[in-house]
Amino acid sequence: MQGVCVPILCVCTCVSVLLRSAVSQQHHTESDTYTECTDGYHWDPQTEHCKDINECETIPDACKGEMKCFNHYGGYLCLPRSASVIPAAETPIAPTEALNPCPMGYEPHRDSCVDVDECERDEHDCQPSQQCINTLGSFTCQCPDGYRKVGTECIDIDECRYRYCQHRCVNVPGSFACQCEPGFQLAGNNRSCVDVNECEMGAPCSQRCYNTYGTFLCRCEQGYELGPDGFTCKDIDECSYSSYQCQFQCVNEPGKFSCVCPEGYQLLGTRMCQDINECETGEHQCTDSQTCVNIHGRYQCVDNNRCQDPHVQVSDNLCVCPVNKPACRDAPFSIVHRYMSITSERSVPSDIFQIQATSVSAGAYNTFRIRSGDDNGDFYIRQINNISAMLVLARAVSGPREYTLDLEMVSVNPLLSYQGNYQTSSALRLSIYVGQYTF
Ligand SMILES: [Ca+2]
Ligand SMILES: [Ca+2]
Ligand SMILES: [Ca+2]
Ligand SMILES: [Ca+2]
Repeated sequence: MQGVCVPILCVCTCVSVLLRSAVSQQHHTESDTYTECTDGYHWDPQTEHCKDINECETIPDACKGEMKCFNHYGGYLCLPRSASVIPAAETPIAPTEALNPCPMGYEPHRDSCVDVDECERDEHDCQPSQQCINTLGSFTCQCPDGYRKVGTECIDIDECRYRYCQHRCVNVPGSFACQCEPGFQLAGNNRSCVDVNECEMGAPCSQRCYNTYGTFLCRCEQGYELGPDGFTCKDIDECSYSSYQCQFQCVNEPGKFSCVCPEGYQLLGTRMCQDINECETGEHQCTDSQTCVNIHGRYQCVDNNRCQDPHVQVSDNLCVCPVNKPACRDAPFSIVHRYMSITSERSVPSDIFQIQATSVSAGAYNTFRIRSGDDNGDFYIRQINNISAMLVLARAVSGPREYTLDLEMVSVNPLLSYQGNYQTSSALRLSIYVGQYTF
């Protein structure tokens, strides 16, 4: 066993070259007639052994550049000049253990030394919290991203202390996360917060949605109001606001309201009711022998011939009591029929009908009175002058109801007194229809 030591500059990278392991190999066949040596050896017939070849002497420029050639059994090595080859320790070394002539952290591979990946082979001393990073000839222990080294341990960096986030920061081991206040979402940089357009993301507004910075607003169409939840639009019941919304009846509808009128009326504008003049529209069902009289809320068909005995008809509207009939002595000489319609609950006193004498004899004095039909005293007559008077409604009356008043004009003519009939009477039979409503 031969040991070669080159005790020059034994530095920390000095290599133990275990020469013992590089033994020659002899192959002896059974017949022992043939012997061969492995690469790096040649057969020495004198000793009858395979003998090492000193390539450093036999191969010119075996090592190039600054490398120095070291012969050893079975081959040779090119090592840095700083390297030293020291003999094996005295302790017995297992013949199978590999000889490593490379610097620490390297191992031989073919004709050169290659780096050992201590991290892969788990031959490092990094802490469990550390990451092993292989380097050429060595390795380092580093902390993972998001950690910093304190002593030998890796401690999580609290990034939240550095105000990375616009709104909220949540520190987690090895990292951090930014969070946004409600109504905001993380921007692409994962740090800023931008407004969420809730209106484009299915905001629960039942009608209109308006996006605002950090939130959104629900609004309602006209005729609706926002409910207490701030999202739902409820129909406004306009009819409940006021009883004056409509003259007759208010009908609430989604988003609006409408007014309706009773039968016999039509809507005038949006809220007023107007009587339908059935006599003009042709809706009436009066016969040819009848006259249509329009009244509030309906119409009336009256016979053209309204004269009652002892009166006889002399023209369309005029009934006369012939003087030769005994029954006519106390009856008005003439009766004229008139019709009118008034609404319920008129304010009183109210002038409702003016009586005008159509033919007056010269020198006559005329007086007017209600001859019949006003049993409750709902009317009175106010005389205007000698030939006209006003019928006044004295009490508020409610319809539907009907009055038939005989308004009498009594004429006294002193100039005709010699004839014995100086007092004459004519009547106006006024039918007053009081409608059901105040319109
Ligand atoms: Ca962290
Ligand atoms: Ca918003
Ligand atoms: Ca409504
Ligand atoms: Ca009518």
